[in-house]
Amino acid sequence: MEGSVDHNETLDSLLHEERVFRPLPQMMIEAGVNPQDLRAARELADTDLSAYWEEAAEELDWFTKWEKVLDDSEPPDYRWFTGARCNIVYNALDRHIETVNKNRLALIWEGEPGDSRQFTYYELYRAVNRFANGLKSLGVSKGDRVVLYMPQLPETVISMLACARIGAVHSLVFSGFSARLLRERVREIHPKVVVTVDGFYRNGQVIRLKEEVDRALIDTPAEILESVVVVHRANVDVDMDSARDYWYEDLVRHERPHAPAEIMAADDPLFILHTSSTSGKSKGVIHSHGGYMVGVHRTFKWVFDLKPTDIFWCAADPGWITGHSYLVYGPLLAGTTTVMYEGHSLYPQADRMWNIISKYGVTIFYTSPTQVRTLMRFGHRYPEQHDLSTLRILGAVGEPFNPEAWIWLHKNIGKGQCPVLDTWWQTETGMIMISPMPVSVLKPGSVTRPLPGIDADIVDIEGKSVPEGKGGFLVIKKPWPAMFIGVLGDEHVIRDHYWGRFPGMFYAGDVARKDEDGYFWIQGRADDVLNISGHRIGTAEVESALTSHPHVAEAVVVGVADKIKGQVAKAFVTLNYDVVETDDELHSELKSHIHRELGPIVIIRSIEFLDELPKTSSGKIKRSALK
Ligand code: 6R9
Repeated sequence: MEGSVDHNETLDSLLHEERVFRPLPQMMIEAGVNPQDLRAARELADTDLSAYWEEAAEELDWFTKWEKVLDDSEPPDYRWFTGARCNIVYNALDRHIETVNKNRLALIWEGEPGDSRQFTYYELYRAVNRFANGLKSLGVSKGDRVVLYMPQLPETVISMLACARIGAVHSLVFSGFSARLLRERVREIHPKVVVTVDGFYRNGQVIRLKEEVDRALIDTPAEILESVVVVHRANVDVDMDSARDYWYEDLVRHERPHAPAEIMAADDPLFILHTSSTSGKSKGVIHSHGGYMVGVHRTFKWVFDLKPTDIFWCAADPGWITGHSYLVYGPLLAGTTTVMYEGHSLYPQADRMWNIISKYGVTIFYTSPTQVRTLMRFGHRYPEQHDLSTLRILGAVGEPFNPEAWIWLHKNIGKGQCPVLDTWWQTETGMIMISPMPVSVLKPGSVTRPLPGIDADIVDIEGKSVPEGKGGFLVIKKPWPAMFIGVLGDEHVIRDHYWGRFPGMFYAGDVARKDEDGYFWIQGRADDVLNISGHRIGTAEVESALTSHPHVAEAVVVGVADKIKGQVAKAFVTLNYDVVETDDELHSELKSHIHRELGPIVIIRSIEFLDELPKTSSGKIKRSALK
């Protein structure tokens, strides 16, 4: 009805990015999935969702096939591949060693001091089997839980796969967390074993992780935890409790390099992983062997247009879902070579990432906007010193990708030749959901369109689709195979929080808008929306506008109460290293820049210049800390 528009129902959009990047002709010729294939896949998925995912599942090996692809008789308890039997590790290792992949590199690892280790598929298979037998000798069996408090090491991958191979459920706890958090997790998860390291290298320091474990486990009874396995990495002195602690090397030394892969139901749990929440309590999300495997395998191969010659580097930590799905499981399922780096991206100087790309001939580099903005602050001098010509595809995930950082990556790292894929997904979704493919037309700052089989939409507060150009809540309207199968503890969370807010739809907790081409633009977390004079505006737009100023490296805005306008914005920014202007000059310059970019609605009350922004351990900006 005219005049009855309630601004609280949708979001306004002020920022308009007009730049468009078309795929190069060569990409159109070489891509495994071309635009016609993509159209056909979308059509199939739209008319028969099960048929689409069944075809994806047929690319993998199963001990027993499914009775039903999708049982949706009791939503939101969707069950994928009911009756099927499989093991994700059988697909990540065993099936490759029957082929020429046997001698292919599965894992290239580089330590922060510059040491390197490499494993062929056969070597990784043997190492995983040995540790699987080692875990069994400690009494670990199907259904038991194992906490991995591990940094970026080959043994982290080996431990994940060894657990999954014998049907144990792994739960990574990020190595940057302290004893207190580990203690919390151990008490929540009740693992039979904790696997850790003596120490590891980070930014030129040795982090003594075993000491944290000892602190975390003080007074922990054997009913909760029986054993601790310690990998040698930094060769620092550690206290070993003879009744509880084992050296990894001692445990595997005499074990046979063969262990059968446990036969798992498709919806048996594979791992528990806590969300990296930017506000509120983190949830322990549970993923399965079967559905997760199908979703991750399909999206990995399609989104990154995988070729047999690729060297894939996902720069995320295995402690987060990106590391699980696209550093470990996706690449190994697909039989490609995955690269892992132990240390800090600026150590010993700001060209470490570019050095690794050139040294190993990385072809696909999957990173995060935060990492790009951090490296961008140092300008184009560092990337210019390295041969980045092997790169063919760039990708990012984790936060809204501000157009300036997107353009910088495209130009300075991709040399204008590599598509930049901004992929939207979550711990809960397990796999990439909304993302371009290498043949897509790209718009910097947009995650483009949902992948085939993903029914994403943007709705208002009543759950109705919003018109083009308007912002609202991002929802998923149909189930997908890699969807989480549960949450630790309170099962009501699933019904109430995720599926209860808009009945029949998965609520992602993000706000977004769709443009005239059906392209999605993520505007930030729903909890962070600004409300200025009745206009609801996503934080990402204001932040993107700020970072479009050539001096600004990173920006975060939060709403602060204002008597007249309801809220005004307060900004925190970090600057590029070559900026010479004073804070006062910049203050007024940035305010007028925002006025030019977004118009008169967004009033920036104040701007604070910081050396660094507060981030979660997975690198996301911690808005709650700044509020
Ligand atoms: C994979 C991962 C999920 C949240 C998600 C959203 C943000 C992820 C994004 C993005 C804008 C993207 N997010 N990808 N925002 N553009 N391409 O990061 O999982 O740690 O669970 O975080 O991250 O807010 O809801 P997780």
